[in-house]
Amino acid sequence: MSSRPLVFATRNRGKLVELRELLPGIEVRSLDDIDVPDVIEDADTFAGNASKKAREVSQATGLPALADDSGLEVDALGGAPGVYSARYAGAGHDDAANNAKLLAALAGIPPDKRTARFHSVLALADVTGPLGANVITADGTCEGVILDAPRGTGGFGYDPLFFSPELGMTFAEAGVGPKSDLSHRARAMRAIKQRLLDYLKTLG
Ligand code: ITT
Repeated sequence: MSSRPLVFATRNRGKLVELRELLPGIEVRSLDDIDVPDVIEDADTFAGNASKKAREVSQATGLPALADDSGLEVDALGGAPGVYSARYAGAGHDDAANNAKLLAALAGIPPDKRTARFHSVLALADVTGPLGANVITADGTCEGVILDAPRGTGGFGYDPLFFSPELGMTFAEAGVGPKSDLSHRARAMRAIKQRLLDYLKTLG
């Protein structure tokens, strides 16, 4: 076992499952058994929050850390909930309340005006390692349409309301495997993966 394995800097179970699926064969630790302080996500961009999460978790653990900051941008709502997606309906991570608030905000809006995208920024930090103060980041987006009622039981967050034209179903109907082919997180992982693997290789 490597003395400096990668740690996934997330407390979101759904993200953790997807990140593991997107990075097979790599020794990874989760925050399940590591005690780190909560990160205050006070930046106003996905990149800012992802970098902050990666840096603080890397600093607290002494390990290279990969963080995801992500959210849903709904065109009819001017890009909301955006970076506030996790707490759209208030503090805490109540997916049902967030989805109910989104449905209410879009009530009466016709299907062709319900376009949206998921956006993810992945950030790799290794504060006490060779990266020092530098952070490696990558973006991914995935286009879709917000339905007027939930469909499917898989996934997490807004997945039951997010219809992917590419898949012909919601992310919650698709589940982790098909979602991981084309999701925002999958695209961000594709964009960062080679740099991430090259970096981990230099650590031995
Ligand atoms: P960590 O910060 O611990 O990673 P979090 O859930 O607080 O967990 P974010 O601040 O990045 O993470 O908020 C992301 C929110 O955006 C998430 O809680 C969902 O509501 C939504 N979201 C992001 N990606 C999603 C996806 O793939 N499917 C459904 N909803 C998603």
